[in-house]
Amino acid sequence: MPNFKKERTYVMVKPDGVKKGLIGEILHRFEQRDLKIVALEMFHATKEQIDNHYPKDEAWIRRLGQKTLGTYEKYGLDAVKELGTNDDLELGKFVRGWLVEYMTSAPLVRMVVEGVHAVDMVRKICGATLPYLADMGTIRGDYSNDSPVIANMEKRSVMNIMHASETPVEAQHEIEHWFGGREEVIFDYKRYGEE
Ligand code: IDP
Ligand code: MG
Repeated sequence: MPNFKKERTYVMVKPDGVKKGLIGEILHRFEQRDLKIVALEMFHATKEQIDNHYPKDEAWIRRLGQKTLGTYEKYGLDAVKELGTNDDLELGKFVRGWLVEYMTSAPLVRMVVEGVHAVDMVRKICGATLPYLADMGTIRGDYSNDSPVIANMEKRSVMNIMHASETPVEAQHEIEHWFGGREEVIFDYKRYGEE
């Protein structure tokens, strides 16, 4: 049976989070909610690393494209006029490409966060994908007002301060991708009060 007290998730502070000076704030919010930082590192990602971080399967890329199309429809914008296509796969590929540019534009901070329901808890602290819709009190809701309408118009990724795995399976893949073969930089220790 998995050890539910030690669920792990993967987090990255994205370029805008680093540049806004939010590394400490993000760590603080995890720590105050009893989550444990078990690995922590600043680095500059390569395009290849980011390309391999985001899923490559067609379904994921289409989902990204559909979200983008949804935004265009909601605000009465014409995807064909703006981006030359309304095909969800093509749009998903555009957004994926913008993500690679964005994530390699400045240093990132990568970490592994551990604790009870770490995956869901960290997503909750992080907030919804689109900052203008993210709840107040979440990182994305408190520190960004970016919108996909603006991002798509400017042909760039939505800047939403941090990445966090969405499911335990995604977390496992991402920890393997970013820390695989370097298990010595993931630490096991007890916080005060922990049995
Ligand atoms: P998540 O980061 O909340 O898990 P995903 O759907 O996995 O969100 O999307 C990955 C990243 O793609 C988002 O964090 C955001 O930076 C970017 N993104 C998502 N939708 C759009 C969009 O419509 N336009 C531009 N970038 C987007
Ligand atoms: Mg995601």
